[in-house]
Amino acid sequence: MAELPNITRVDEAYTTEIPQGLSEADLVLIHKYMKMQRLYEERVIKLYRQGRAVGAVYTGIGHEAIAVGAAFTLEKEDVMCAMHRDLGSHFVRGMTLKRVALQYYGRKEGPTQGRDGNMHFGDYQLKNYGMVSMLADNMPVAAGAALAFKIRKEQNVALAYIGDGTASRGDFHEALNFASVRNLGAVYICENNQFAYSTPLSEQMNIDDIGIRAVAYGIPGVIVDGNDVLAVYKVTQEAVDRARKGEGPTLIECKTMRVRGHSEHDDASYVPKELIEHWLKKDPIEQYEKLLIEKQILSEQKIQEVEASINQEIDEAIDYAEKAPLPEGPEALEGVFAD
Ligand SMILES: Cc1ncc(C[n+]2csc(CCOP(=O)(O)OP(=O)(O)O)c2C)c(N)n1
Repeated sequence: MAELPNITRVDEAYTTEIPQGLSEADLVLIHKYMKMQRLYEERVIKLYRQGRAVGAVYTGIGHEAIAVGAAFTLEKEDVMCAMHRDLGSHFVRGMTLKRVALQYYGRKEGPTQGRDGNMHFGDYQLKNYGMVSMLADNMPVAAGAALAFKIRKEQNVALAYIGDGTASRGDFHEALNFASVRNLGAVYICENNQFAYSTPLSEQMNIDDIGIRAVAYGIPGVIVDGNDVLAVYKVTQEAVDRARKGEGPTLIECKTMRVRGHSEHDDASYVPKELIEHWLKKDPIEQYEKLLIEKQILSEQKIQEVEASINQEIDEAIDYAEKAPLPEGPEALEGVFAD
């Protein structure tokens, strides 16, 4: 297929070359954050089934390469607007398992002080703006943050994650257009997991690649394998560098698959089994571990140690959260209105 002018389609072969700027310690950290997301989410599924975690449980199982690979390119002063499949991105930016557990238990000490019980959270201290439940609205928010950086002459970047269904909303187009016209330092990561709840991509748009929509806004579009963490890192780093230099926004489409239901109440029976099986073979963590073992950066034994240490941290976080107090009723209004 002929390439469109400013669209880059990254070769699908799994990346084996280490992108510039990543040390061995970085590679190990990337693995740890991906594993933290996976192990925490697998645990929370069990807690949900036991009736212990409150609210809906959305996981990003299979999305870890996108969540971690893209967030790993950011500096502390940059802004991140995550979505509901990006738990790992919060870990990259300094969120702790303990605070995440407090959030899932709706506890007063948690990031939303018990106002919500799942991935709808952020942390202003860490410059992770709260997840906006109205999908696509985090895109104009990121554009606004990038506009503020521009006005203040700060070379920071705003990165927002969105889904394929999100790309069907008006705010998606308005934000891309605004960011382009104002030449803002925004990076948009579209996690195309092929389903928006029960709606397959083919029933919501007549194109295969969401990344090509960048053409209409005169900005670069990139299409990359979202299960290849080093590829996601590399293309996001390039977009972040451009944004930091004042060269404007980028739309990056990361192809992946939602290998579970929309959330844990949904058995995804409407998704063809072969499709899930195909993508499970491309598991982002398994592929990355294979590469790290081949490059002698990690060993099977070291991976087991990493898992054991994360699991222990999860045990402690859950234990702490289960014993922590819930908010009192009147506290629900605190921080809702300006004083
Ligand atoms: C504006 C808006 N419409 C509907 C919803 C309800 N909703 C929450 S997640 C979701 C599916 C979103 O699909 P996608 O953007 O592809 O992300 P995914 O969940 O597949 O990762 C929907 C419809 C919402 N949160 N906001």
